[in-house]
Amino acid sequence: MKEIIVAVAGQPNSGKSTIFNMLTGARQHVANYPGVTVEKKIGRYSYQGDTVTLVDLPGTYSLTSYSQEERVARDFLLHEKPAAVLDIVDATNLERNLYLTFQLDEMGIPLVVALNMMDVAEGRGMKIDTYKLSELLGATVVSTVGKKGRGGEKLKDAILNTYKEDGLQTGYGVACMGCSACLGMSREKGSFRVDYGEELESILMPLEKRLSEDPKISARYPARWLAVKLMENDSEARRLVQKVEES
Ligand SMILES: Nc1nc2c(ncn2[C@@H]2O[C@H](COP(=O)(O)OP(=O)(O)OP(=O)(O)O)[C@@H](O)[C@H]2O)c(=O)[nH]1
Ligand SMILES: [Mg+2]
Repeated sequence: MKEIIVAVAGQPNSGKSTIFNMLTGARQHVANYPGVTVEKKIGRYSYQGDTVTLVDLPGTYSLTSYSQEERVARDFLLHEKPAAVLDIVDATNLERNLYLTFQLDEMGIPLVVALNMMDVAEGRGMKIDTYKLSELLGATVVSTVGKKGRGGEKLKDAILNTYKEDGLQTGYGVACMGCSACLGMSREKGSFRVDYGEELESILMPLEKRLSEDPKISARYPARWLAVKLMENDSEARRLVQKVEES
């Protein structure tokens, strides 16, 4: 029997704790992330012969390194390399929530999206094309109502399939949902990409290529993600590259 580590991410108040509890029941304990006072909740469930360990990441709006919570979440994803990430998205606030989803996707970790608060979204007359969203993200999207315990089995199924098959690895063409959060997204086989536009891509693409050609860096970090972070002048990303170069 294998143990599969799955990180649970999501923006604050998206229903992370509710979904975490729905999946793990009472089988959970709380510790701290090493060296910081940020709480680390760990829970387990068994599904079809596998034991899945869920690790609750701090709720963050993004994955920069400006706050301790963001750094903790990011470090866990980069260094612990979980088998998959379960991203809890508030369906009533899709545009804001997808900002984090894009960043998780860019890190190249197999992703499952729980489209939570669907009862509220439906109550407001919102209709979400989950198939299209799934295609665009290259991730399985499951509608959930955490508060009523709806969608748990489907989520467990999606998590199982995602870590086994590494998500929906078929190629999709360029598409845009028409929201201001995306300039147009394209999906290549096995990798989600936000197209940042000609001006940025003319710098981003050669940088990504250089990083991916460095065996030490590419073995440790997703080149596209690192290139984006270096362009943002993210001090932590710069430090990661320096550390690898010195090793
Ligand atoms: N209507 C509705 N409420 C929900 C749903 N899921 C969670 N909630 C409620 O939303 C509120 C926030 O849920 P939490 O699970 O605490 O959210 P969280 O992401 O853990 O929040 P923080 O840890 O504070 O960032 C709670 O009052 C939940 O009962 C849902 O699907 N529908
Ligand atoms: Mg919580």
